[in-house]
Amino acid sequence: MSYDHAAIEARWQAFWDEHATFEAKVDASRPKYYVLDMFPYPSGSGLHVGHPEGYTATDIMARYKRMKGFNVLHPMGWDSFGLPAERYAMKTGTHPRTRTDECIGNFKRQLEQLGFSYDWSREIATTDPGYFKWTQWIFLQLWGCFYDREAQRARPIAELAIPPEVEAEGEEAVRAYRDGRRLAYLHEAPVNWCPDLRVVLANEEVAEQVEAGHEVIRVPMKQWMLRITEYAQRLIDDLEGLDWPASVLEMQRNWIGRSEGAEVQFQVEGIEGEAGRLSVFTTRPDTLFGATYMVLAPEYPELAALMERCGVDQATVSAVETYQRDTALRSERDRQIDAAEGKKTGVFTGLHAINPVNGARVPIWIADYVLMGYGTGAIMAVPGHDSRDHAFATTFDIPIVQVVAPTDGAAVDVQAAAYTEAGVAVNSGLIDGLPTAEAKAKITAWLEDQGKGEGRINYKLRDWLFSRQRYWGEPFPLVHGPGGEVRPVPLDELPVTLPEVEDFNPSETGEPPLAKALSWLVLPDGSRRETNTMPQWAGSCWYYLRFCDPGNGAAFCSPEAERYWMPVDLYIGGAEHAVLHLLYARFWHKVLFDLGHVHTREPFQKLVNQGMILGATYVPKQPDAEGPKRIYVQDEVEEVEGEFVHKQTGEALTIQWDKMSKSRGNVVNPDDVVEEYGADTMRLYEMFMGPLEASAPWQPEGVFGCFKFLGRAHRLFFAGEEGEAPSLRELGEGEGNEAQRRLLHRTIAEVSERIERMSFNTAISSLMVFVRDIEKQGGAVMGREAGGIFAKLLAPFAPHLAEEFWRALGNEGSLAYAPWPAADPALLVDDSWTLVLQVNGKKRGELAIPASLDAKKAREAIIEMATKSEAAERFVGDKQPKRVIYVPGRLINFVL
Ligand code: ANZ
Repeated sequence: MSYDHAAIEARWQAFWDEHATFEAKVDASRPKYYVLDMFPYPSGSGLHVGHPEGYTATDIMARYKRMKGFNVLHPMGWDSFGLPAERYAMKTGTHPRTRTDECIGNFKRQLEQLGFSYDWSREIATTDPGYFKWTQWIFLQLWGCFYDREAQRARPIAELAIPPEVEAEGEEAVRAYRDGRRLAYLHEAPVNWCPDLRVVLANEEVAEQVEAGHEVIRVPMKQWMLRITEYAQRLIDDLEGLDWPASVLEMQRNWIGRSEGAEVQFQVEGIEGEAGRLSVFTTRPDTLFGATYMVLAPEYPELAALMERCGVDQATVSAVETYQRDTALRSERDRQIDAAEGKKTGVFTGLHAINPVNGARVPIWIADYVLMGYGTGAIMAVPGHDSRDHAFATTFDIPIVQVVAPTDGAAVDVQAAAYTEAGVAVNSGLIDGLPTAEAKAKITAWLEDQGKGEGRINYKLRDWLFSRQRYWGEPFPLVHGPGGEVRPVPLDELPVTLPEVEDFNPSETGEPPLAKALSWLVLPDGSRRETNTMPQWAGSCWYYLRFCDPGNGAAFCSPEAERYWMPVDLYIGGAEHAVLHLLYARFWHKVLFDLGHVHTREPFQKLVNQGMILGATYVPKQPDAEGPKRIYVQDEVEEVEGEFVHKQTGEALTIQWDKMSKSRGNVVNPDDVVEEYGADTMRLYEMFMGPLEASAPWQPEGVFGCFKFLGRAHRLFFAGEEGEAPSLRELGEGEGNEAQRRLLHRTIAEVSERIERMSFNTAISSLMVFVRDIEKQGGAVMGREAGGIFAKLLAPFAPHLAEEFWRALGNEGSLAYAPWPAADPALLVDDSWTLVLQVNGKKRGELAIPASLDAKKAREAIIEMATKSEAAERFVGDKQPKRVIYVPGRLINFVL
């Protein structure tokens, strides 16, 4: 065939480039559409076929919306700070910037050859000083404000009211007071230190590194934190109204983890007043009468003082201290896993507390299943109704008391297992007999009345640990003065760029690599720059704003551009970002909103997660009894009579589908596909694999099928054999004959409606049906007008070939902005419906029944038509059917 994809694609990519076809400008006279991909980390291994899946989907929407008259913003850039480039630098001495630039170059080349309609004039990289200048500026906004809980928003720190007694203490006290309330604050806390990587990990990063075999321990360190917890409720509330997948909304809510309950005060026996008060957070205040002991987190700050005041004996003190040292070495995550698995360890502190509801004397323990970072770091333990407490009480022989009974009166044995469901309160004094919800409300009211507690809402969300001991990140725009005071770097001195260093390794103690760049580090007045850098999340927290106005040197984005383009109308990316990236970006956005820098509460209106593309590997049909599992890759395997066998040994193999990964050897490189079949085929196949959100296996036959389809489409327009220059066919008149027109308008209607629903695989099916049916209708001669409309419908999916068709029909320029066709409703009314004809249950033919014959009312007429049909004549003939079964509107079956 004469479909020369390489020549066509090169031609149109050059055309788009030369004419800046996809450059977008603010234009208040037209509606805007902002469609965004989650920008990639430009890794050394280049693009794999998973990347273009989402990118093709956004590109279809971008191209479609342009043709629908929208002013489309469709940008691309690079999330280019990151650990791989830094590790590469440690290993090879190559500057991370050099490596990053190489990788960006390669990614860009790969994306460009796929013909995505990005406005490349807006390309940004988070590693560009012109970009991170504004990342630093946003950090200073966070540093420069506090959260006003009453007003429910961030406000400039200058507006923070300073209590007179603080004021009276002088400047230093005022400074400390402010610093303690900023949204960005310094905090000495135990952090997850990974000695192998010499880096501090955020809690949510620990799992990945532990799985990769690295040790992670807890050590105290001074770190920058961001007060995201102040936004917990708004981050939940504003999910309402977003057009996001239900699963992502759910994951966001779970991560924030709102719990409603009460804070209850217990009094340590022997210590009167405030000093002896222990607050616990509980979601089940209705179980207070069943609290038979208390547990404090091992790091509970006042514990040592309490033990001293109560004169706890030395042996107990030593046991407590040993236990504290042991737990300090373990990560929160390990502790949670152990807790979930029912492993219970702990030590009695020698202290007792008084239960506020019944005056009972309960022992106080420390145990690592209680975490310092949640609630108050102290709990009342109710072994009868909490499984963790039950396991603990059983281990240490602590009494278990039932205080909740099933509503239906069934018997439960809380000695054997905790009863954790709701029910009615028993053995519980003033709340006896009340259902759980009412019992909670009543006891909480009672506690409030007595001044012994109050209703309370808690969130799992923690403040965000925002510093890293790395080189390849944004420097903090802050300076530490000689007296320990923190000063922002003035705006006109931003960006603070990275110093040139020889050695990218942190020191053994965790001092970041920047600490070694002395000439950068120490300022003339003796102040020192902050040596941590920001985490990789920072750059991706606001890139969607920079895309609105990427070249602006005077602001992160002009108000005009922000007002026009925001919010992002459609955001597509991987489900792996369902929690953190989206949460962090939403948080920054809300801070910017509070400070008046952006006009929407939320950044991303509609979100779609594309599915995963799975790659093939092969394993022996007869697995080996022992030894490592043998896995073969595509190249080692051939298909013989429908079976997979090993090329050399002929051993029978079965195929297995996994997430593509380099280590598994099941990765498909888009370059190879583009080389062989072209970008249009690649794009089309990725969208034809199945619904966008579903995972699907990469199948080479499918790629070939899409290539053949485009070849057939090409033949509708062009004649010519392989190797010959194609010549435009003699096309028919207008939109063709009546049948062709009906087909065309049905295709317009279907493709439009399916693109709107983002059901791209079914939209492609419509295009395929069109080509097939046009071919069937007499020698593949299509009407000229019909050809133009088909080119438009194809354009979002296979844009290069569509442009080629459009040009061949004599049009000037690009069809990127040609108006999207509208279907004529009169041609959509189908004038017949299809009846399947079966003989003995086997399909023997189809009948077109005129729409004027109603499937139910015209029963007799329809059966008669079927009986006299050609198919019935052939397969039933003279035989008298035993029965005729008619399923209205669907089928007729002659049983012989
Ligand atoms: C008594 C009780 C009785 C509880 C009962 C539960 C069931 P969520 O829902 O996750 O917020 N808790 C409180 N602070 C804790 C901490 N720092 N470390 C470990 N556990 C802590 O869980 C709240 C419940 O978890 C609280 O309610 C408390 O146990 C425990 F039948 O109090 B509960």
